[in-house]
Amino acid sequence: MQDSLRAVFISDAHLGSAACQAEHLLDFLNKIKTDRLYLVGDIIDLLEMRRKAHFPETHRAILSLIMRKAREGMEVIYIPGNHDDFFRQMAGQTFSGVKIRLNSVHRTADGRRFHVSHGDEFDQIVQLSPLALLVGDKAHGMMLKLNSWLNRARRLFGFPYWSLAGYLKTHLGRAREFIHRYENAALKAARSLEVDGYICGHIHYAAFRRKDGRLYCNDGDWVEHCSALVETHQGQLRLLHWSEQPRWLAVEPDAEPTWIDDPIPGLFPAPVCCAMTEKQAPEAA
Ligand SMILES: [Mn+2]
Repeated sequence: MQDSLRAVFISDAHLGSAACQAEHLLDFLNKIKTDRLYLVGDIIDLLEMRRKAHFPETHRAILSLIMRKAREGMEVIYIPGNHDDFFRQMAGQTFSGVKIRLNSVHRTADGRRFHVSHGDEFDQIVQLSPLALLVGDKAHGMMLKLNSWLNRARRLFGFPYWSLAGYLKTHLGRAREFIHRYENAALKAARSLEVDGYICGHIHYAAFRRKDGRLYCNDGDWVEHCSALVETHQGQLRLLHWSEQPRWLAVEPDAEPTWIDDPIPGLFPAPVCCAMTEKQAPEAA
């Protein structure tokens, strides 16, 4: 019987900025049941808020929902990122049930250890970022605006959410190359930390990659792709997309794909649960 999750990892919600897909995130957090919630950085975009404060009711509702669930017993770990690094000075403290940590080690049900951090620490290693084209600069801001505009139009005509950013990232060679280098940096860090894998966010690109027995997991974001990394009670990691049509994006590579016929009851209506191999996953990510 599997009607809840063991852990959920989300990052890059960028609450406080107009780009945040807050309705989808609020819906997701309302519907899922999980023992543990990791907020893996850039949840609140303090950088953007300094420029232009935008904090509508849905954004407030997300924060109060998380705090309410924390009070009700869900373990919440807030790991700040580069857009909310102000909170890094509060690492070690707990606010109404929300633990603030610089990073964390997550142990899965089957005993594997994953280092969890936002992932901006790899910026220096990866450097010369072709993703600067897409993340964190003016072009990226423009693309997000275009993305929101496009999706408002799509909703008006009854089409589901579609990520322009996701499309561009998989179709631009330089962006792919950057992502590959970023993944390598995280996998290398996992090796030197002697853990089974690395869980991060930051580059707004949900993906799994296994290399030399270690697993890279990126939980994606809630400004472009509306994705989360989840762990089932059996200890299997999966990526999901959540909007009008929730669906599984990928299951960790090398895992037995028994989940195809095993949608989580109540979480997904059965028909939307679709199989996707690691190779196909980036299109949706
Ligand atoms: Mn970031």
